Amino acid sequence: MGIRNVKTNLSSLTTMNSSPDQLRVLIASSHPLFAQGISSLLEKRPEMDTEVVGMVSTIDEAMDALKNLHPDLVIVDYDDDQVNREEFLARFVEGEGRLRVVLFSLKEGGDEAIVYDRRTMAASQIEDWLDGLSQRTGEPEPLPVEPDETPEQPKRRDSMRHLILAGLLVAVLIVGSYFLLTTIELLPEQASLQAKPIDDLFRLDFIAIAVLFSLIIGLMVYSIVVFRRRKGDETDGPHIEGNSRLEVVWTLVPLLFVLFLAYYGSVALGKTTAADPQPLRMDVIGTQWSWRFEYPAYGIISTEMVMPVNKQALLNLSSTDVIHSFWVPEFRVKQDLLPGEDFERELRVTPIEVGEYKVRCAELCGRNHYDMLAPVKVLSQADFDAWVEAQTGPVSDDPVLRGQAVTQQYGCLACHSTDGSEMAGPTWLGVYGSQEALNDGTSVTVDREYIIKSIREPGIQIVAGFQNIMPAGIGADLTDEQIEDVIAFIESLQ
Ligand code: HEC
Ligand SMILES: [Cu+2]
Repeated sequence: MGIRNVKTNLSSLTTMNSSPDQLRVLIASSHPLFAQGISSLLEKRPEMDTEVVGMVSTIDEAMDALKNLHPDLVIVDYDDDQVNREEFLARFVEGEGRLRVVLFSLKEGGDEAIVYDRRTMAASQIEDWLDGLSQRTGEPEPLPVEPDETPEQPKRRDSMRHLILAGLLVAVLIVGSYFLLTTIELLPEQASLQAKPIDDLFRLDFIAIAVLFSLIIGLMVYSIVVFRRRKGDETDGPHIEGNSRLEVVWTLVPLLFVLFLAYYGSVALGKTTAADPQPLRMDVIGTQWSWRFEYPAYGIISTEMVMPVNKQALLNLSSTDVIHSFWVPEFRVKQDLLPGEDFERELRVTPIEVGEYKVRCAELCGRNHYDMLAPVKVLSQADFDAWVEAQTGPVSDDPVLRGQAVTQQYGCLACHSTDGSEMAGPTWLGVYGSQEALNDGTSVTVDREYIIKSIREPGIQIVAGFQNIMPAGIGADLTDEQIEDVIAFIESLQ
């Protein structure tokens, strides 16, 4: 730990050896190649009056060599695991030897070497250290550190400057991206009481998005640009150790934020599900691919969702077939509709703006999912009362008209056309009394019996050329009288 490197080239060693006497070098390495490399590098510079006096690989050998060979400088092979460099430093630099010891890493092929010190020190301290080292050995000159080769460890002043610049960049990005997020109108009109707490959550979300985006992208772009590798720079990056204070901060801050979100989210959930004592009850039935809205208090079945303004509606949601999802973007709240008796779901909506909206299915539910829309009309209480009255007026005594109403209300027309065009199911135009080919090769006359069977048990006889996709639950709520009306309606389509 704490080993910093100072890159140097051999000319440094020249200046190191400015003593008039010959410099006696002892090499500590178990690899003969290392000694060869050092020797040939030294030979290339005759102005350096050096002599390699020996080679050792253990501290004991080194102690012997110290007595017999009297070296001035010990060059320790940094990359040799067999040489215990800590021991060398301890014994020679700080111990009784008081010799000049250099940790050396030879670079392949080049006139270049890396000199290491094992102690932790800032770049600015290195020169002092080198001074001290030369004083110990009586050498007058320190190992020079060339200016363009100062280690990459940034100075405090530099770090501060980077912090401020990067901080400014991030701040600008936060403001910019938050401004963008809030001005491109991601959120439609707020048309329900429940929309407000949800939008508060969204706003918080936008802030979190802006901060995280800017922090990540800003710091990344800053680093890519400012700390890019310059031409010719072959040095390693600085060795960076952990920073406990930073780690505590980046753990605690998100933790607190997430806890706050959990609290804030549950408060919002409480607000969106708050119950009025006397809500308007509605059953919302999703079916492939239409919506049905039933008002048990008035006996109304409608394909439009009509609601009085400023009155909470309590929706009971269910599906006749697959999973659908009730979503009116202006109301914000959203709820899945699940098939099966035991899976009714509740949703509370209090519309606060008179207007027209659209329910859209928010769960992919098959071929015509995209078209599973229904109008939503929020009316004043007076208009709503008038609508109720119109809907509950005297029932027509024409079975064809009644049958037509049933097929509209129950969404049959999402799959069956009355004009001969082909949809997901066979057209009803001219079908009554005709011969219908079935997919088992037989054929059947379309009569009263067959239609009843087709509605009650649609999976039994499948019309040739069509898939068995007619929802089994779609006719489950139809009374026998309603089916008679449907038959009359189909019969009328000739
Ligand atoms: C999701 C699409 C879909 C819906 C909704 C739907 N059907 Fe069908 N229906 C079909 C398909 C597909 C067939 C043909 C395959 C079959 O026989 O099951 C069919 C067949 C029929 C037939 C037999 C027609 C023929 O030409 O032989 C009748 C009658 C019928 N449906 C009535 C209804 C009624 C009434 C409703 C509304 C309560 C309804 N369907 C809703 C898809 C649908
Ligand atoms: Cu759907």
